[in-house]
Amino acid sequence: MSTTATFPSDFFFGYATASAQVEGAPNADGKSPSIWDVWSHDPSHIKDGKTVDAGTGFYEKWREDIALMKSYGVNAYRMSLSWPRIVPSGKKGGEANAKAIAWYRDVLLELKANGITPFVTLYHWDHPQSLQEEYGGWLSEKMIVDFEYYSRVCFENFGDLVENWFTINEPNIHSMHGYKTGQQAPGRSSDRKISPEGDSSVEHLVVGHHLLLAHATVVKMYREEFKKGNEKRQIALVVNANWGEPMDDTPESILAAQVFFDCNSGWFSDPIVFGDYPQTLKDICGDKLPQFTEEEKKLVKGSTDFIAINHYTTMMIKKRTTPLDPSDQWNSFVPDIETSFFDKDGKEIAPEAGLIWCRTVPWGFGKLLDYLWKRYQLPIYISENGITCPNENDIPREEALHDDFRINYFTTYCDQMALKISEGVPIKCYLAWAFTDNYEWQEGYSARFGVTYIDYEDGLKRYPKDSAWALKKYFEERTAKEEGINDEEGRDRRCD
Ligand code: GBH
Repeated sequence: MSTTATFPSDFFFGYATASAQVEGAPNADGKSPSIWDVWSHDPSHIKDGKTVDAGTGFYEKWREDIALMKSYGVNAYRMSLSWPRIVPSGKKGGEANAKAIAWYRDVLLELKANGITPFVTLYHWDHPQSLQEEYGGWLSEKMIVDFEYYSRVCFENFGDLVENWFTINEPNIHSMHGYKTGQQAPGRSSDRKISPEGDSSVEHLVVGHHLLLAHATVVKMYREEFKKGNEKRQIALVVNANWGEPMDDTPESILAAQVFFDCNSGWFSDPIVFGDYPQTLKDICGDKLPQFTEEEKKLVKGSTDFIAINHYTTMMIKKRTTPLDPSDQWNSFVPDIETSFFDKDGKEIAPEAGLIWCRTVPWGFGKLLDYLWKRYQLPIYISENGITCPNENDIPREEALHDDFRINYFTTYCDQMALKISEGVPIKCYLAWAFTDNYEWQEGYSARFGVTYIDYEDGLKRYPKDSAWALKKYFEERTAKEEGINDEEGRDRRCD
């Protein structure tokens, strides 16, 4: 569906990446190993058997990349900082690595010089391996103290260059895949075929709890010590939020869809806005779900300045009617619901893309935006949104550059966003995933989410895909040029 709604001139449009997925240079300038450096070195963990070592070579190619990004017409870029680069020991009181700090400052200054506003994630899943070995990483509340210290080092060293902070990326996914399914580092699971240790019935809940407390602790520190009354300085948690549409209008399906939201996104979004877990999650998890003390509730409540979501897809949801596969750790979290890309008449809601979990369902994005605004009443920032095209990694480069499938995804999703803005939903930012193809965690380099093709066989050369130019044009045509140009004038201009 197309729309004539216009984005305001201060709307943020750009791309996102994460340190472990792009930087490479795993040992450069005093960096210590992250959990991904270690975990990806076991080829059985990764689809193409490749390690995170190379990334996209961003640690070397950052200047070239920022120039390319600039040519894509962006005014924002989301990146993450590497904890093992900045505080190699990981620990409170540990030495801050001057070389790493200097490198990140160069990157941030280059962005600034190009008129690109940085959105900086403190933690996108790559903590120092030493903390995993010493006390089990996020399984221990010791992690909160060390994360607070590392975050302080970041605020002190980059606070003059960064106004938009994200504490943690997708705590829901990190908990589930790192400590329940075991598909991502640190790879813990009850499934002894893939992990020598772990307890999938409870660890993700403990980890999630510590991630929430760590997030809230850092937000409190930032507001008290670094915000200094500057309204432009903002901080938020990034939550993965897909949309679950009831399969039909029976009360069972409607309830199942609510449970889907509560146990995936609400698990984290509810506490940071309202101060506690959703009741449905409490009912499902019973005493396995840690409880917040009254003091912790106060700490966690209101600990986000806006709702930041990574949104990828929509699924149809109903109450479970088929037996749950006992090895399916992901779905065993909420065993009574079933997800599907087929509607009640057995019709596909969208064709397959490049990975099994993501399809193009723009109307679901619209519904999610309405729901988030109604439920949380906070401005909304899209911190990731993207897709892989069918067979993208199996076709020659020249062909892969013509990514019409991705262009359709981006433009239909952005149309939904524009429509919702015109209806009054305060959406401020759109960061597409991703700037370049990169290390897609357990998929290795085999899943290509970028608007820039990376030739992994030839010196990590960059080639813009058609989608980079399509999205540039899309936002150019729909974004007001400066303060004061209203919708009407914008519309006139477009008719020329
Ligand atoms: C984001 O996670 C990440 O923030 C980003 O780093 C990543 O590269 C990007 O998305 C693209 O994936 O069907 O059991 O395999 C998205 C996380 C990925 C979580 C797919 C759920 C499917 C579960 N989602 N995953 S399963």
